Amino acid sequence: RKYNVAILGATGAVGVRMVDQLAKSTIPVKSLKLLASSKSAGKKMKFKDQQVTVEEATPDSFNGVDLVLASPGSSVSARLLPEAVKRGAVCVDNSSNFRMDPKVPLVIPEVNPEQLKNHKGIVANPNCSTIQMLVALNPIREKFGLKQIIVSTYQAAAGAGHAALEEFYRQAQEYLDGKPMEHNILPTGGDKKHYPLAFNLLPQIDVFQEHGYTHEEWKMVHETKKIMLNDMNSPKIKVNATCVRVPVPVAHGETVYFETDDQNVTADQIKKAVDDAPGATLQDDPAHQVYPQPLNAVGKRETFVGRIRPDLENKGSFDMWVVADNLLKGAAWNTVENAEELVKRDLVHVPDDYYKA
Ligand code: 11C
Repeated sequence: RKYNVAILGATGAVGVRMVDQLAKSTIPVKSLKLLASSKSAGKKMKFKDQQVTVEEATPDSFNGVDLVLASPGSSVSARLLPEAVKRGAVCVDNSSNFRMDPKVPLVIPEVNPEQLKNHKGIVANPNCSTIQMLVALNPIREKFGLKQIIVSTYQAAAGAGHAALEEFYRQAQEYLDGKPMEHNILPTGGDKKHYPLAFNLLPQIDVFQEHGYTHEEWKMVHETKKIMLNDMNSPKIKVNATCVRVPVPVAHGETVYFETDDQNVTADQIKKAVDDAPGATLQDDPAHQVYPQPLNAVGKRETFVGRIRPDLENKGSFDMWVVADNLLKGAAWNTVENAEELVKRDLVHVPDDYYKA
């Protein structure tokens, strides 16, 4: 079977990468529609050896489409994806809109692909910082169990969007030129005050919510519980996150402290579990100063893991360092990879009890 595919939000930082990842994927594409807002309609983009003209996305754009890869804003996904499903298209959505909806599977193909069969027309992609953490932790959970995760993130400017990345580059030049740094977007366009990111650290990603945690921190907690336990209220795994924006253009880093169920597990066993895991690449050789770095992860599909070491005062607990391209594994590639899995499992069909808004 060949598929009529549409990419919604095709001109954004993630959308452009979705077009590229689709071209490199195993999905047999019969036709491709590139959809975006009216502002981008008429632009031409390359897919394999074709030039495709971007069209304005409307509900009727999805007539005849089998598979939608989506990365517009949340409100556009909320409005248009149920319209696509109604017209018979299965959607993989990178926005945060449907992630915590119990009718929508939240899937990382290396972690919980079996959830794909439960879709009602929509599959959600987790947040980038959740994805890379769980690609690294899942093989450890499967072999040794997990009681608790404490994560601190070092998140790249690109996670805040293309305009934020441009603002960051301008600030770096302004700083070097001895000029005042303009700051109108970061830490987030959604809050009142703005600060420079260049030569700085911002311990705020997205807006503040209850108990002094940011929305990004809550996403890491709730998404992890939904993916790992398929029950966000389960007390079985404790998760605590601190999310920090760092002056790196692309690729997020994370220090992850975790406690396993097994008091006797060794660092070598943890390393082997990670090394054997799909999607994870072990880069862990302190004697030769080998460890993951954002600069080396850009453009790669894998999640890189290193600095695995035991907490010498708490048996069964470990630290590690995890790096991935937030725009690829954290977004475009995870979306296309989910679509590849849907194709492989023959799940590109909208069921009768399909998702309704
Ligand atoms: C960031 N993780 O780095 C965010 C971007 O829920 O998909 C992705 C937001 C999301 O700012």
